[in-house]
Amino acid sequence: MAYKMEQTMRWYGPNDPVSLQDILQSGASGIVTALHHIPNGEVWTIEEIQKRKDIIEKAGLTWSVVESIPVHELIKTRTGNFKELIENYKQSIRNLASVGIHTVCYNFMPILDWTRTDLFHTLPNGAKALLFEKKAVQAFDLFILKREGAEAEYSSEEIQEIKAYYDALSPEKHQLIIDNILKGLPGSEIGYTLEEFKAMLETYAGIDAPKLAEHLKLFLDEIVPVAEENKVYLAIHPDDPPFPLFGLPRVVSVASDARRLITDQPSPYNGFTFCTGSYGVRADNDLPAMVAEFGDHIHFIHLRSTRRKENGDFFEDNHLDGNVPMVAVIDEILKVQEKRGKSLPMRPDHGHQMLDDLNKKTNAGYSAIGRLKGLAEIRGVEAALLYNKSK
Ligand code: DNO
Repeated sequence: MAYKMEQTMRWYGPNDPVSLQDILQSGASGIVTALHHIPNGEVWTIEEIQKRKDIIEKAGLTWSVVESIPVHELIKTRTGNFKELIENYKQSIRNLASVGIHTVCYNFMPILDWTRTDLFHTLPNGAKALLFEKKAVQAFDLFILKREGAEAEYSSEEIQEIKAYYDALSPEKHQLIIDNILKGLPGSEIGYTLEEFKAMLETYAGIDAPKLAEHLKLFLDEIVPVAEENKVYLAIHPDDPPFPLFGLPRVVSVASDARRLITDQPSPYNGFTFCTGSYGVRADNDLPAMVAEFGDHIHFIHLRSTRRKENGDFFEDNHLDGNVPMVAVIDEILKVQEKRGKSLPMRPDHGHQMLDDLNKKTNAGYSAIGRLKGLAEIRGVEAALLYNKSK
């Protein structure tokens, strides 16, 4: 039997400028959301979960996936009251299951969630895309943050080039880079001042990638049994971008990281959010091969395409363009679904700010029309692939 992917859209809750009815009109049936108003580390109560679920169902939609229950920094560093915070995390999983929500996305990125330096990068056709500019991050690191030890990571030639870039920044661009990196993009939950960020960086002194990977394993050792008991699929989101920033360790960036995670905890409930845009930033990630290898553990899918530039920048391209071989990825997903005998929830991730949305205030990456375009294209690819298979 052929299975179509379950079409979902992210919704940031009642304050999202994109309404549930807008989402319904896109053709999606599932909602991906989180209780963003609950502070990191606190239990999501059954009452709060139920309240949100009722709103979604009243609009004719289903709450398919939680994205995300944030993992508190103290759990990642295993300091302070992290044990209590892990107990809270377990309780949130139980509470979600008790009202029928069985897929939870999360990530294990230190301090910052996803990072971009320009949220309104104008494309030649006038639409706006998310951009990661390597020099902006380096300039922030060396001359704004003035991170200790950072200089040793660059050649003197590079430092000169970065300095020239930094000196040429307008005051507005200078501020924008700081805000984009520290204030947190949609869904990031927490923003920092420069001083706070410096203090947070210190909490990672002595935590290198193997250490952070060990902390992730210890966290999974605790929560996977609870997920299993409650039939909740855990879906870790990859690092975005999938390489270290500001000397912080990364543990979910490449295929070997994914392999390690399921070797450590082979439970089918321990799995992945397969985000093509994040993994796809690295040329050494073979995305269709990863879907084939990790298919049994993929519980949620983000489809978008990034395009790498030679200078190390990347921007978010049209869903079927960029470096992600989208058709091949979808083809592999269809094979996984057939093998597993079920549909997997997928959302078109990000989208250009375009057409009428250019005149609106939108959540960066999450305007309606750009995502609708992505969803429509993905749906078309899927329909064509399924038609070919049926012949
Ligand atoms: C960005 C998103 C991330 C993602 C979290 C998952 O658009 O993909 O904010 O939700 O990293 O925990």
